Amino acid sequence: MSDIKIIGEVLHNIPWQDKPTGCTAPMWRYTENPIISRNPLPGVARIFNSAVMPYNGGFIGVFRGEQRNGVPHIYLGRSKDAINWQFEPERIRFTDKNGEEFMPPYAYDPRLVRVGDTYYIMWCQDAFGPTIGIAKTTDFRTFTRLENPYLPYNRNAVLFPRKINGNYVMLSRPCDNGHTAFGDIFVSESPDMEFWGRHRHVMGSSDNWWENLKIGAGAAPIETDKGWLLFYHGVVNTCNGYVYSIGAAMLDISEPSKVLHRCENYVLTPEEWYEERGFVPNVCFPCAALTDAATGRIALYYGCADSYVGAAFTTVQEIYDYILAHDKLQPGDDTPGTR
Ligand code: BMA
Repeated sequence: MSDIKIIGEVLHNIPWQDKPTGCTAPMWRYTENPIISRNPLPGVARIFNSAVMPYNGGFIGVFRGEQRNGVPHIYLGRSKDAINWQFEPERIRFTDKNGEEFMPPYAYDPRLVRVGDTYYIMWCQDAFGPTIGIAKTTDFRTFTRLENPYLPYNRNAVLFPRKINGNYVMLSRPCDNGHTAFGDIFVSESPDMEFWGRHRHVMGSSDNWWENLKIGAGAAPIETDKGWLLFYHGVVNTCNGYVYSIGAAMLDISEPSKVLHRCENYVLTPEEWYEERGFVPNVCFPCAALTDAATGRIALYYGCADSYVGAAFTTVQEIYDYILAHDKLQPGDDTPGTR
């Protein structure tokens, strides 16, 4: 197997546990999962499907908080160790370009990505149907909304952490306004974070049964010297409803609509009580990854059963070797995704 390296920050303080002896899976769970339990702050019943990042020597995160009236909004959290989180009691107040409050009716499944000196939050919200909302901040005190990048209906948007060929680049998953029974990952480009176009198909649901209904991007793609490492979710429909597992693929570094390698097996699937039991059972939903370029360590953050947040570990070498050992591209995966 060839060596692979993360291109990114050295971060020795990300959460980590060594692979347990005898573990044959490519990822292993934090033994103290879930790291965020129910009723984490007054008025919020559940936090899940949330994204974290390094910030000022510690960590910061945007969290999907399901209020007691059932409506989700985004809450800010800070942490020294990315395990124990202190949440702001009030949801994030988004403003428009003029500084006037501009709140989405609801907001869920946030991702948080830094491009240059600016942090971007992307989420799903209503804009005459579910679609993507996006805001920027440099200080985590003011959050200015940008134009919504896509028409309804769309979910699961996540930016790449740097421009590619001079443009901002974002993955997303067109959908319908319900519990969508289809869905492929697309990539779009923008010169200015306002006008989005050059849409390309990246990858779709497949003949692997764990992801044969729909897929959606998860954590922001991780840059490596072998391409972008993408953790995504894949869904199968069963007689008892949808089951969400986590998959992994490698995308071309300068043309990410081309899939280089795609793992035919899931890399994590609901097995533990906090993944199998909850508000929506059988959901592992990745939204962020912390990485250390020095050691290749990866800590993946994922929502569990729409009720909790969990962490799971791997190394870039371990997951890459596993992807290559189970590499199975679907028809069209390795093309530019145009028609
Ligand atoms: C999807 C999204 C996620 C959720 C998942 C399982 O459609 O709404 O937020 O985790 O369903 O309920």
